[in-house]
Amino acid sequence: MLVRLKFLTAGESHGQGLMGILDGLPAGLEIDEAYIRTQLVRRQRGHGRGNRMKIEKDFAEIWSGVRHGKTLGSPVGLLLKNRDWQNWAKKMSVEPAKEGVKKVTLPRPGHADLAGIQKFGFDDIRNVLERSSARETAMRVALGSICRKLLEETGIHVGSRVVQIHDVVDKTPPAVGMTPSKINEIADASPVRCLESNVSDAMVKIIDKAKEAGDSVGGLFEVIACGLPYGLGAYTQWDRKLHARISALMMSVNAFKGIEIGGGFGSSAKFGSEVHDEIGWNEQSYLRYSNNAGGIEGGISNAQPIVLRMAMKPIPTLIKPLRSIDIHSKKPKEAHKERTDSCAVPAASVIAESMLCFALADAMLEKFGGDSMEQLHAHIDASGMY
Ligand code: EPS
Repeated sequence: MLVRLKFLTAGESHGQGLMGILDGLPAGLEIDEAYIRTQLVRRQRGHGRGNRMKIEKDFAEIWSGVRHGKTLGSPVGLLLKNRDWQNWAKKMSVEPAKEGVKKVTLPRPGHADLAGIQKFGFDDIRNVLERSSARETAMRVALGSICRKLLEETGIHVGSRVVQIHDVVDKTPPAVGMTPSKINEIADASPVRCLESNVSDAMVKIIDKAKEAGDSVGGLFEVIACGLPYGLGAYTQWDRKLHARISALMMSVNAFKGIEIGGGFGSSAKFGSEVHDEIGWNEQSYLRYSNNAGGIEGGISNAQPIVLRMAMKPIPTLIKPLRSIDIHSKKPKEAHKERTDSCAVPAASVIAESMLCFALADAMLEKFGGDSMEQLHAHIDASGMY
């Protein structure tokens, strides 16, 4: 569902590392490894992460497409090495294994394990779990941060905050006019990325409780983008609609099970008069008295903030595993245990920001075009409506 940009990732969770290519960027965008690293650090944090995140110091090296600090218009290639690789070199060797490597034979309910072995005909679940792992989202965040940089240069900022972990809810709406950068500043200072400190403590407790019980918890988070012009996306064809494009990118993250745009599911129990955002004029531009549409009407950005809510399921790898069947013996057994996180909702909110960055950078380039940042800026100056 990307029009101008293309991105691909490759790599296994415990392989040598992750690779990523982002193609279609204009030339002249300033980017460096330190900027990308800032976003990768945000993804690694959050109460409830397991020991792996203490081992990894995710850092994406820029291998191509950038010269003297600026993009060249050619594909940007990134390489993110797994520091844990040395402990997995035998289990994950590219060459045929010299000695026997124990196969994983106990599919975890909720992971891709069972459907994956059935699909490919594997007799070792590791062949599935290594690629279906959410480790891959590290590269999405790295590539997405380049899109974030492009958006920032055009005045668009993306942020997020956690609103619920398990049954603990942060009911505070972000103060009107709070920028995504401010939201991130407060959220990033919380161990669970929520705005309200009392709720933050309760969320930490529920994660600890789940962890003690060998269990995991999911949650909800809000993703916000401000500074958009009118006209990203189009109502003219199904696959050009902005909300469809954003949803496709978001729902490509394994653990994301639901998306709400603006008022979302809550709108269905309200009258139209309560839902739709009335229009005013301030002598210079149109204004809206509310933003229940979440910044998108008819599949087009309407210059209001884009507001999304995402639901994440609890992580399926459990320290106290659920019932399963050994795929070799067909005997009942507990599911496979793998080092895991008890909660990754804070990290997921950062991943969702990155997915939104892909969608919005792509829609900006689709609408305004240009082979260089200079041309993109000139086109925005000439025809951007705010
Ligand atoms: C990881 C995400 C998780 C972990 C992975 C690191 O993804 P999933 O549960 O989908 O496999 O598995 O690795 C570990 C926790 C580990 O101990 O190796 C991530 O976000 O980087």
